[in-house]
Amino acid sequence: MKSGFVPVVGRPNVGKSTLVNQMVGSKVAITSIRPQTTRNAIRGVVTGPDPDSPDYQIVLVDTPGLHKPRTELGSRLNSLVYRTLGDADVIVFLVDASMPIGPGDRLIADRLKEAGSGVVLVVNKLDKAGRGEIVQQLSEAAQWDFDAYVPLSALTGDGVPMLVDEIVGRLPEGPLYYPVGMVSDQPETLVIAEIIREKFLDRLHDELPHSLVVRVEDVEQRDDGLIDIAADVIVERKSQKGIIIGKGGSLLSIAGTEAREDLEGILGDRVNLRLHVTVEKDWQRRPQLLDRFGFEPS
Ligand SMILES: Nc1nc2c(ncn2[C@@H]2O[C@H](COP(=O)(O)OP(=O)(O)OP(=O)(O)O)[C@@H](O)[C@H]2O)c(=O)[nH]1
Ligand SMILES: [Mg+2]
Repeated sequence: MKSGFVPVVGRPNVGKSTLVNQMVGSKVAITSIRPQTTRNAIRGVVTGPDPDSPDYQIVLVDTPGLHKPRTELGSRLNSLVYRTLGDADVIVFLVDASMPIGPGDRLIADRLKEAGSGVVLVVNKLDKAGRGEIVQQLSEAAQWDFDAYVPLSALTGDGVPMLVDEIVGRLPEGPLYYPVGMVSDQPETLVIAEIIREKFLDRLHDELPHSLVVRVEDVEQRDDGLIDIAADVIVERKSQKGIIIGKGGSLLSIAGTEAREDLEGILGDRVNLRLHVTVEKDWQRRPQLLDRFGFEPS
């Protein structure tokens, strides 16, 4: 069979996580309208075309958006992305059709040329861009001389089968890396933390989405089946704590309820979610805290 590792890379907010979820057919990565949502290399497995006797397995690796780092966290995330390229069989590089190709995209394109793997360029958000914009993007991207060009919409799924064909055609012969039916290998505590973080992101502005990190402290199932989850919602400054809690606790309560409902769907049992908001001053810049939060050094 054909199989291999396929990092999905690009600037923040171009739709990498949305594409991975669309290809896998279930939500393995959180998404948001805010840039720099993804902070881990998240594997999403696509086994097909017929799961009973598969011909291919694509191990997608969703990655953080590559950007000009302003904090130690940013540097660590960028180097995490570049590390994933080392194991790549094929690389998927996304640009956003609704925005002009910029210096950030060109910098990534240059780095990918050095990576030495096949690159499929995806022009995403087809549903949101005019025909003229798409033609412009494709002709500009064609100068990079990558191996294939696929316009698609990660949101609607339009054009995604063509991307699957382009990837599979470039995969080497290889083993089934994951059992059929397994879509991701993230630890449960990480999945829970990400769902909780997602519920805050779209509701926060300015620097706050970046200042937020969620740590699951305890997961325990009681005899009656109820799953008790305790998590810390951590921000960088005292003033941010008030915003996270919201007027009369409203934001914390809305986000908590939404997270609980999602988690009950994922875990298949009733959930009691206890969120505790704390401050770890400037954690994005402090190597020791980043180590503790699981962000590997550059
Ligand atoms: N209209 C439209 N919106 C899209 C499409 N793909 C993604 N989006 C939206 O773009 C925003 C960013 O999507 P993400 O998938 O979180 O982007 P990302 O590249 O993973 O972002 P980072 O993790 O921050 O690097 C979300 O609001 C998505 O709903 C698309 O094909 N069409
Ligand atoms: Mg993402």
